[in-house]
Amino acid sequence: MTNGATFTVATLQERVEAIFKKAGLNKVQAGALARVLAAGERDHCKSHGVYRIEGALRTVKAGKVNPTAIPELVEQEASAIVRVDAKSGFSYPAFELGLPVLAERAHKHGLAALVVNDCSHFTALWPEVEAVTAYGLATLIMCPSYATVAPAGGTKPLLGTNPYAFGWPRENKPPYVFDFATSVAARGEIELHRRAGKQLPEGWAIDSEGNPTTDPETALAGAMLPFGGHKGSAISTMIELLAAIMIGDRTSPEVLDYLGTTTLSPMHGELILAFSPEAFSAGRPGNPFERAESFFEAIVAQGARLPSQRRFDARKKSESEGISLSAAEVELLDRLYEQ
Ligand code: NDP
Ligand code: PYC
Repeated sequence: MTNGATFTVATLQERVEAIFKKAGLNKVQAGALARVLAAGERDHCKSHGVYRIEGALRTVKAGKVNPTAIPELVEQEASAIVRVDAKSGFSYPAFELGLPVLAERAHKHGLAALVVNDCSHFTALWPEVEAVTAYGLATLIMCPSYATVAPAGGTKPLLGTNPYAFGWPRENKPPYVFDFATSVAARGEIELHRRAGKQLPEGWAIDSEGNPTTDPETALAGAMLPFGGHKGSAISTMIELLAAIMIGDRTSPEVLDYLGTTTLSPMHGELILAFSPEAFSAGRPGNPFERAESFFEAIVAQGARLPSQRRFDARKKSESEGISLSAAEVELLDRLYEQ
């Protein structure tokens, strides 16, 4: 029986990159995936950490992602719309390629969009949010997924878990970031409950007849529910419109048709919007960054916490004490390297 182990961010990243390279991914794909998954473990975001490696490798084996893709910038000279063709590779390498151009255009025009097409997407959005805010820009990021969520009032999967994330840059502080699934919980959470043999909280899912269920297996075969009833359902629909239909890429039902399963990483597009707070507030009273700080102070003064604070605390701890993986997680890494 393997024991649990503690990794530094760098050693975990190396370990994950080695697994992906051994499975045939090129440096661009393997390196980017290792960065984003090690960051997930560092920030204790278990639903988008090392447990996701297996699904990514399954997707490679099924031929539903190009492991040696080199994403390409589809240059539209000086346009506020920057487009990257992921060439059927994973999303994060395509994002990394487009980011500096997005930032340059957002500072130039006041706002810009990065459209990523044809990417296999299984990661959390906050690493991308933080990367955009590092350029002093506010950002909104969204993408579809595959049809696993019933619209409010409906009974059958149609929407994806469609993540939606926002970031605001802060001087000498981590940015303000929220990042959530538009379903009550990410599908990764349901899968983690199933693996742990735990029941789901009530209100997360329905069975295939539309009845409430707390059994993860039944939930995976039925449908998840949108957060906030009709409100989450409408936001999720907006994501299908903006980050699938508008950018000429697959909607969540089309992704499911293409893959034929929810056990592989979904192939679709992604929309990243970037805003320059200075440009939007030009000529108006007050400094937007100072005003934002007063607003955050007012939130915290009530005893509330800012979103991502748990993550930033976890990050600090990981950076000083290392990232602890359980025996099962270390066995998973060993097995995936050996296979
Ligand atoms: P959570 O519900 O865990 O968290 C949502 C956000 O709310 C986080 O920013 C979190 O910050 C914040 N938050 C949680 N509790 C509080 C609180 N009490 N006060 C203030 N803020 C709070 O996220 P989900 O389970 O919905 O999503 C998890 C991840 O799954 C996301 O990163 C998302 O991108 C990813 N995902 C990816 C998909 C894909 O297709 N690629 C699909 C769906 C989800 P903190 O982390 O600090 O707790
Ligand atoms: O956790 O819902 C999820 C998810 C779907 C695709 C990637 N993550």
